[in-house]
Amino acid sequence: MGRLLAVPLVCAASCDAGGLAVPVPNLVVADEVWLEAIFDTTTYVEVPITNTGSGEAVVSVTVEPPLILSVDELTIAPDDSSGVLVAWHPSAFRSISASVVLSSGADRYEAVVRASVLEDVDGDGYRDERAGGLDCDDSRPGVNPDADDDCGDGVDADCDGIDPAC
Ligand SMILES: [Ca+2]
Ligand SMILES: [Ca+2]
Ligand SMILES: [Ca+2]
Repeated sequence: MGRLLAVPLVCAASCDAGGLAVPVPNLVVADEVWLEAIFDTTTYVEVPITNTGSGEAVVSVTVEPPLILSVDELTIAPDDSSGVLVAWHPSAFRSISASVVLSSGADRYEAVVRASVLEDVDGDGYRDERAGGLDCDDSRPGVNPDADDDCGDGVDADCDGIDPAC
């Protein structure tokens, strides 16, 4: 699925007028990449690309919104690997899938980025309240409905809405 057009293998397309082989790039691109993003934070994932051909590949890149690109063109030497960084800045708890399209000469390749937002970033077992969970501060594992709330420290550690007076 990642490869939309085949590289011609016939000599007519890969040999010069004298019949000598012309270096031809050949890209292998990941079909699918998963991105787990943090809410309201720019999170990156790399789409790996390998050039298995004999020639240098100049690759142009476009992405569907809401993904953001780090570069829109890169060059990959023969027998070398590189990657395109794509970023997402989620402002809501939702999942998306969006395409990254790479072009090299007449060839087109497509990778699908499937992205979701982490709902328990601090790993304390409680989902962020903005995702419908009970964790009032999903950046601090010591703050959740099961935590002990010390009095007077200015932190509502058990998420009941109050920091008790001592
Ligand atoms: Ca949590
Ligand atoms: Ca407290
Ligand atoms: Ca409290």
